[in-house]
Amino acid sequence: MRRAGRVAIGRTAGASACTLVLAGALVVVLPGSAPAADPPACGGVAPNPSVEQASTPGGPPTGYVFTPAAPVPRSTPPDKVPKLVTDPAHASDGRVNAQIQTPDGRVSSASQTLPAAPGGIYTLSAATGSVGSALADRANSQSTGLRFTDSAGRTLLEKSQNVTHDVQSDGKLARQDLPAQTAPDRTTSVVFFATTNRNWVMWDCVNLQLAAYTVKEEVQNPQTGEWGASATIPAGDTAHYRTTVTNSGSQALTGVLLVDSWCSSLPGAFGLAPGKSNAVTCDHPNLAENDTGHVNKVRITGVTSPSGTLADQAATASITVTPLPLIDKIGDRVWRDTDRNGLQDDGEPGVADLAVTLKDGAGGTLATTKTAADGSYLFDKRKDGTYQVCFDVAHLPDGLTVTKRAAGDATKDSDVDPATGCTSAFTLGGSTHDNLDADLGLAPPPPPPPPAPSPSPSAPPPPSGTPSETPAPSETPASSASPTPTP
Ligand SMILES: [Ca+2]
Ligand SMILES: [Ca+2]
Ligand SMILES: [Ca+2]
Repeated sequence: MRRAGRVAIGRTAGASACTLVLAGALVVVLPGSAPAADPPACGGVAPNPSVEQASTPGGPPTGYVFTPAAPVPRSTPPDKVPKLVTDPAHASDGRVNAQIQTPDGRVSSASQTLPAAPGGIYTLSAATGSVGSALADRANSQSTGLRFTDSAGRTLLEKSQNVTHDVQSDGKLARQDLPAQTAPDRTTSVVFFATTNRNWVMWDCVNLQLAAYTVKEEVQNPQTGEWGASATIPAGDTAHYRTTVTNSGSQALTGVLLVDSWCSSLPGAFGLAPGKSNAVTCDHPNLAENDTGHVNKVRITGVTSPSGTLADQAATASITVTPLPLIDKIGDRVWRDTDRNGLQDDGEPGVADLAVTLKDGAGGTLATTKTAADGSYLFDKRKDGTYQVCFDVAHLPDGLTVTKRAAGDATKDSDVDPATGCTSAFTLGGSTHDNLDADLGLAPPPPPPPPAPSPSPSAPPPPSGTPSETPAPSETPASSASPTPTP
């Protein structure tokens, strides 16, 4: 009820004010012109919402840019010289309201800059008013609203509503609600403005609720640990990503969901209070060399506010993948496992000229070689990865066969599946850059089967015709004996 019936307009209104006091005193009792029942809620993200801050008492409210009508006709009376002031006459919140005066038919306006959030939903209300004489003028044009502009200053969207409330009816400003507006994508500046071509447009209690968020995607530099828009990472390592979603408005957000097909283990939807951020990390392991230049994109979706659902947003971070160092070695020996125990023993010689193939994890051939005279072989200058070594066991010399596998000491045993001629797949990387124990043992044919056991050990096998075993001369005819002479 404060200032009920007091409708003096401005400090320079002079005689007009007296008239208005009388008019207001009459009008205030009329039914049907009650102001908005709710006390205005000033603030949100609007600076100086109650226009209480002013550089000097009665001076223009802080934070507003005034664009006065120009030129001003010589005949302009003092109470219509373009001016932006604060005035106690119709404060709806605090002590003063803002007010623009201007020559009839000449536009003066004021604006204040609001936070710019492309895609954000702006919900504005303000207490506004004018006086009956201005409102009655058909050429009257008084409004408040929002204007969204791009970096070149072009207006992308402007929404306003005419001021309609006559302060002479009740002595007060009346709340007006502007429908929610979504800032166009290229918005770089947002202002609240009040404009008039008649005395006076008045406002107070600007309430701007903003539903908005920002998203930032970063990737970690493995050298420094710092996060940025790009990073250089060695092949085989893991890319660590961080997505930061910030509620940049004044309203609580729910349903914030991150979608990133390159990342595992992202959380479910979450909420964000005004001003709060949530930083979510996720990894992409085992980078390949051809991942270099990958621009990872995270999408934010499902964000809901009291003013409505916000548009999806995306953010990216890129990586450069450095090739793996070519330091890995694979070897190293094919030997004759003379005693067929599956182990390389002293004196067991190498097997030369056997074809050896190096394969990748998918079974593709990477390189071939042959064993040297000592049975050794080597694939060097290899990058980290998964490998398999295969030997040409289909063409083994001398009736050799693949010896038993994994007989014991890995440095000495044979690693080859007799059925395939190949080792199992193995992976080099991390701290392991060689496998020189991929060996193949080749066993000689088994010795001839031992002699069949004799039926009677007491009967040695008959001698096979060695000269020494020729029949004894005892078998010479007895006639050789000297015959007995007959008498
Ligand atoms: Ca105020
Ligand atoms: Ca052996
Ligand atoms: Ca071995």
